[in-house]
Amino acid sequence: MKIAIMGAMVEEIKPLLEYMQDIKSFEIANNIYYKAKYKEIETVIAYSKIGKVFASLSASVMIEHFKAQKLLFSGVAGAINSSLKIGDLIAATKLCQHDLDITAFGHPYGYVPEGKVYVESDKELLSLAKKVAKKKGIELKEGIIATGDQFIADSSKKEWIKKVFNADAIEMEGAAVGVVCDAFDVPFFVLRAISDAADMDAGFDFDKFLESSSKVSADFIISMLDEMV
Ligand code: 3QA
Repeated sequence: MKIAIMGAMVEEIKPLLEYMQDIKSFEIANNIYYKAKYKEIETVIAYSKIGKVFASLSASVMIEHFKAQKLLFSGVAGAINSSLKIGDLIAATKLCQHDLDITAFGHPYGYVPEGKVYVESDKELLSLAKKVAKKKGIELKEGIIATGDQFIADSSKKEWIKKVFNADAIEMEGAAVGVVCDAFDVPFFVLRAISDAADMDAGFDFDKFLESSSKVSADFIISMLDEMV
């Protein structure tokens, strides 16, 4: 079983690599991929760089080149649901692309022909995560994650995304990874720890909490691997 673990920024994967053994790096299509072992589990780890295009490229490489059979995403997100506070964990039940818009043709936001508005996370990985949370006494929220090529730092944009997609959290890669995994029939799981509230303070909060929230997410992913061994 080979498991891909992906982040978007170097800060998001750094705490994961600290748990790994036998790390070997490979360069493909201008990015670095790390093959590594965690206990008996073979992993491939990478940060894609920011946004949907880079995320799709990395997920594809991890599946097609490295033959990953499951993909876990670890990182940070902006909160949309006001019950989510900085450092809280949210696992995506489903994800959508909030910036996809061909509504001029009568289609709903987030939809293109032969696609779907929401891509669903793997049920088994979700229930494994819930089991881990319960066992460790960690609060894990579940909800809808909206993805788009924008850092949201504006309350009115945030409200619009909440209204249109019923989203709980916002980031820039999850749905892209989900679409790729869905197409390749690879089970995937997107975990995010909140770094900001996608409002006017988002830039400041993000810089302040990127490292600590990345670690919260990474540690939970490691606990999931522990449960898989
Ligand atoms: C933001 C990162 C991108 O990979 C998406 C963080 C946290 N808060 C968000 C918000 N809106 C959208 N996404 C997020 N990640 C990249 S911009 C900062 C780059 O710093 C999730 C996320 N409010 C680079 C230093 O110059």
